[in-house]
Amino acid sequence: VQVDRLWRNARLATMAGEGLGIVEAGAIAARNGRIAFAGREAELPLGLRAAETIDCEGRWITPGLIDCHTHLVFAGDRSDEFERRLAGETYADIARAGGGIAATVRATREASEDALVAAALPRVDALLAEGVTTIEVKSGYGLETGAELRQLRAARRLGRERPVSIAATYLGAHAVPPGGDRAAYLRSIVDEALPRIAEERLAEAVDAFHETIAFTADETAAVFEVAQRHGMRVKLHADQLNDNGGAALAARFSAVSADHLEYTSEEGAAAMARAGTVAVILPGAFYVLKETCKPPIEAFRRHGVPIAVATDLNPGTSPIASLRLCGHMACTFFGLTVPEALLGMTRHAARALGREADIGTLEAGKSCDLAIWNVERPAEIVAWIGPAPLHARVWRGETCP
Ligand code: DI6
Ligand code: FE
Repeated sequence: VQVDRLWRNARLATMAGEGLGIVEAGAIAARNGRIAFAGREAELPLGLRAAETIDCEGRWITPGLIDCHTHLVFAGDRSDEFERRLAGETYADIARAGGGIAATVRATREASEDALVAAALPRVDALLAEGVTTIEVKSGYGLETGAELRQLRAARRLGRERPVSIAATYLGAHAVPPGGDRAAYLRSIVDEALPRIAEERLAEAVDAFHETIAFTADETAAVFEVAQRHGMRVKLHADQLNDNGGAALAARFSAVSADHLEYTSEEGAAAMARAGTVAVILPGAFYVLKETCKPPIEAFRRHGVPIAVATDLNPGTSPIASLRLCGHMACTFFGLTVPEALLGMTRHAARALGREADIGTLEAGKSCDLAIWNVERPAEIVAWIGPAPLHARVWRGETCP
């Protein structure tokens, strides 16, 4: 057997099977960007020949990390809102006064595609520096068809500018555009934007912000029905600010994920389990909003709902470009175990994107996306805040500079 590259003398956290799926004295072989072998070095196929062999000197290898929920393509800056909140205003006060999402919408509409890409690249680079190999990116700061498409095109370009996989999600139903007509905007989503996005394959999933301050269940359902007719996956911002049945709504549409979930009920968790919907928890937004109600982690465990962790990287409620920090906070704020946090940034995050056949574990056949770590134990990956103990990042079988 001939392979392109062989990483040997490694310890693997494959994220497959039980727990972290640990393999001591492991090796990984890549051919044409895919994993040809992942397992014990002693069990490498006889006669395997590699064009290049890399001695990992006992380092740990995990699947490349996956940030399955970001809004990282946007223009403008909202650090003034940080100061206003410190002075006592609330997120809702600021939104009512024309700040919040509307402020980012104004700046994003004025930005060219090039400007959006340039603004997003440092955020992407911060994630890559900590071993991320797949990033989900949502639109939702254009709130008119042209500007939404421009955001999605900018997202796609990020994957050409850097060695990383981008999963683009259309979040036209993020807010009613400032000064816009609600019904007319919803019509433009289903009649104009969705058909074009499907046709041009600009997004693989459709998301909506189902909240009392955003879209109702009926409005969300109308968007999802059209999205599914176009063969797109759906996911939902659910139960972030109160329990309005978001988890059950996501489950009704067999959403790949429901995200936030601070106020989700036991019944909501049970419905997600039956539908196979992943719970994506976003401790960055919980922290920034000084939320006190926590997602029902114990109910997710009891019902067997897979839990993923993501950054929610956005300029308002989660200005955080570190997935590891969010994994850390998922443990300290929500009580995840370290293995749960690590599975949440790999295997379960892949499933939250509907990409579990392609990424998220170290298994033959999957994309050879790896993070190679300078750590004694995998727990170090999330225990530390600050520079990532990353030795190397491998994307589609190639070591990245
Ligand atoms: N959930 C959030 O927390 C935000 N969007 C969303 O869907 C906030 C986005 C922003 O403030 O810019
Ligand atoms: Fe979000």
